[in-house]
Amino acid sequence: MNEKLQKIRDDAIEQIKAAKGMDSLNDIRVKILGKKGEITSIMKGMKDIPKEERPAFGQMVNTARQEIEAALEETKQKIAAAAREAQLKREIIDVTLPAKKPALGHRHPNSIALEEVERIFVGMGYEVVDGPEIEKDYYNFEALNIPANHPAKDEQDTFYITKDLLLRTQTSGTQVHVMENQSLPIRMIAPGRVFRADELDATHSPNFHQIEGLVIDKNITFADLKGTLAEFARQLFGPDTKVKFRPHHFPFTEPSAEVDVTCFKCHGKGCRVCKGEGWIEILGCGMVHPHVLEMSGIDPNEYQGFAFGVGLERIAMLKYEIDDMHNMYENDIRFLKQF
Ligand code: 2NM
Repeated sequence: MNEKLQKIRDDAIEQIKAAKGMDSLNDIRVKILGKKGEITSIMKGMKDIPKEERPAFGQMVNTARQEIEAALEETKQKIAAAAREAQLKREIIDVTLPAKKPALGHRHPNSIALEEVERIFVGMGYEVVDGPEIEKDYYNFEALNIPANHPAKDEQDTFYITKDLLLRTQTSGTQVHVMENQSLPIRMIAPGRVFRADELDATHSPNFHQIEGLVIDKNITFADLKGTLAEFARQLFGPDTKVKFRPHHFPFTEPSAEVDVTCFKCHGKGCRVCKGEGWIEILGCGMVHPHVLEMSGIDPNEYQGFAFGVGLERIAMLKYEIDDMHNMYENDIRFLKQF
């Protein structure tokens, strides 16, 4: 009996040590220590040995069981360690490989052009001011000398929210807020999104961007306006650029003008960009109407001012030779990456 036990133990330990994986190790455990296992059946044979030998025999079986259990545990640890080792080898990372670069977007031509315009005016001492896109009728029209029933109000096919509230058709409302609230003198530009109920075509959009400028101080004349806008045109389109002021009409300025610049592409000869004209219209401007100053609490006998308005898309499309406005709003990365 003693020998049989020893053989069971030795065979078991030998099998355990040879086990290759957790599954086969478990099979061995069941075969030896399980309910129908070899050690269990030896315990069942206890009744066949003399009573006085039973405690010593029980002791031997227990010792053999403990030795087998210890061998099982040891092999289990070895298999687990080997599995961990293999996993680490499989998941090895080569830190010397080049990193994956995240795909970057691209600045919109409007943003590039706006930064350029802002740089020019900030360089001349102007402040950049934001204003609300939802505006009171008073700030969008009334305070700019466009009273109810004024034909200029019909020209701008406005999106109304209520009778007195609308999506701004121009950023001039922002200038009115500054005239009402801030101390003089004023040197500012107001860039921003504006809205008009136009169909989107090659040159129009129901929402586009404007940059309006305003200067108010003592002794401001049309000469200041001309000098400022000529310098702006030279910085934006090149040092040889010439400007031409054509008389025009705006309700909020008197006198008013539209400004053309010599074509930066053909320098006046006539080409595709200037449509053969040699000149390109870029903005509207004028001396702020005395009534506009008065309505915002500024004495026109003491202060004068000039103002101007530029379409941002128009500038960007000219500068980057984009001929269809649809491109400006589709956010196609293949388009955007060209600028
Ligand atoms: C333009 C053309 C001419 C303009 C006028 C004002 C204000 F607030 F001073 F009255 N802001 N902007 C102005 C003048 C805008 O856009 C074509």
